[in-house]
Amino acid sequence: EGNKKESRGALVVLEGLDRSGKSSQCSRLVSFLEGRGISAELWRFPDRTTNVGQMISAYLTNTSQLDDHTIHLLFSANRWEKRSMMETKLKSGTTLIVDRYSYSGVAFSSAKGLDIEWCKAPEIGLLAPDVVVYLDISPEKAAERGGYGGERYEKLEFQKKVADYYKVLHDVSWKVVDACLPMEDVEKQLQEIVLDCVTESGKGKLLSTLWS
Ligand code: FDM
Ligand code: MG
Repeated sequence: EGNKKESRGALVVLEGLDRSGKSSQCSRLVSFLEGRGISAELWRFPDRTTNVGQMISAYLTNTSQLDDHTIHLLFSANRWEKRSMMETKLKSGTTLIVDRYSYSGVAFSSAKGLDIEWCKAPEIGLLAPDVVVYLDISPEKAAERGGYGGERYEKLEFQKKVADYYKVLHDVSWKVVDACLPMEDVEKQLQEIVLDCVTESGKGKLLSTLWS
């Protein structure tokens, strides 16, 4: 690469229960970064646009039935099929704001009763986020926000189990933001966390892989 010294982008993941506000905050973050002249893209998992993603979507909308292990591996495959593009983007200096990632993968499947270590295994070797922001909301409060669609996991009892597994996955790369604060306050906190993260990544911090 000779004297090419362009700094890399940051890999930022937002996690949280359904209705925690992840998707709106992800879009706002991308606009915010772009407004600051920082190259940024919004990504989401599952990415329903691929063939694998369409199988996942059919499962989530109850159009198809799949064994719990099988759907777990499809979610993981959906991240693997995007891994090289993800690395290319990051290395070219683009920051990725990712709506759900491996933590959703493990939390949702473990909540169904699958062994957590088994669930983590297929994620080994995927790119590790520079930061994971967890939008914290109780399952009850999230349910009160309404707007659960008819998708497979959008049920209070199940979301409670998912919340327990998210707690188990919490590590030093996580920042917890109270998702019940006014939207503007959540937005401000996210902007601060992400700007710091973008700065650190730009300083030559190496990309690493899961689980680290
Ligand atoms: N989900 C999402 C999983 O079960 N495993 C995964 O790996 C991922 C990324 O899919 F209920 C679940 C979480 C959610 C559903 O997600 C669809 P969106 O964000 O609502 O599209
Ligand atoms: Mg959803």
